[in-house]
Amino acid sequence: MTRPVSSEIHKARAALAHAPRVLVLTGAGISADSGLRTFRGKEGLWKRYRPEELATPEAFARDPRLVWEWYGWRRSTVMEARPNAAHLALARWAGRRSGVSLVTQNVDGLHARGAEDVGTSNVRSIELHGSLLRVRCTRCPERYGHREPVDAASPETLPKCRSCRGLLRPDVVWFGEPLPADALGEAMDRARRAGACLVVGTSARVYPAAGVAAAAVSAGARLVEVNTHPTPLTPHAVVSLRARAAEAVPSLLEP
Ligand code: BJW
Ligand code: ZN
Repeated sequence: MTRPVSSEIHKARAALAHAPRVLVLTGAGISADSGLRTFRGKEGLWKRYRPEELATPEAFARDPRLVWEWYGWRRSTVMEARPNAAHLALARWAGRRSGVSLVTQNVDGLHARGAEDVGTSNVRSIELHGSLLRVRCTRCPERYGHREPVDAASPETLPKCRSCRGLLRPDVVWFGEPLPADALGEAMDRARRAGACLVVGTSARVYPAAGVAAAAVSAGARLVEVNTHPTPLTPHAVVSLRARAAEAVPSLLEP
């Protein structure tokens, strides 16, 4: 991969600096530099596991033990990972200037941990696909933080709801499920009012999340993309930096 030339960085910085409001949309690629696997592509999670076997409500109904086993492993890798230079630069930038809305498809919590690390924990990210570190009940409306290891040895040892003893599931959005309406509504609203949109590390193939960036572009936002590979959004970008997030994002956002 070639290093982005400074004229591209300069153009991207100008697009972001001149916009009063910027919508940032991130995906699994931003956390790849923290050692977490992306979903698609050569090293992606879906190369080893079929999504319909693990990331659907039908899969969980069929074999909750198998699905919990996979999520237990994912949770442990996320808890061992650290926010990288891209998470930290975004958190500092959002704390330093006004008008930044950070929207993520990631369920790893690394934006929040990055904000804590740089002391800008007042900067909240809008999580479109939930969180690996929360659970919700399959029987009642309970949902809460849950980081303890899950014993997926048998259906009996799977985690149960503290209110109704119903089976708990990861609080993430699976295929065919609606996104949290408040998070999606807020993200779309911010997108339509943004003068620039920075998209980092997403294949932009999963909807309605990819539609957030598309909505910003349709409303006139100037699009800056950071991705190691082209995506369906690339033709709409004023600058598309073909680079790793942990390298390109700090050079875009740090003074
Ligand atoms: C780097 C890098 C580095 C690497 N630096 N870059 C319209 C058309 C067709 C289908 C649909 C449609 N609308 C809806 C659908 C169906 C479906 C969908 O979108 N399917 C498509 C795949 C075709 N959508 C849904 O089902 C959604 N729900 C829905 O629509 O509900 C409707 C409804 C309404 C009312 C009632 C009922 C239903 C839900 C989607 C949920 C997605 N969930 C997942 C799993 C979350 C839990 C978990 O983690 O296990 O979310 S799937 C997975 O994909 C995960 C991600 O958030 C999401 C996006 O992936 P992302 O982040 O883009 O990762 P990758 O791997 O795809 O890409 C990584 C990128 O990084 C690549 O481009 C690399 O090049 C790059 N990269 N290293 C920079 N170092
Ligand atoms: Zn319950």
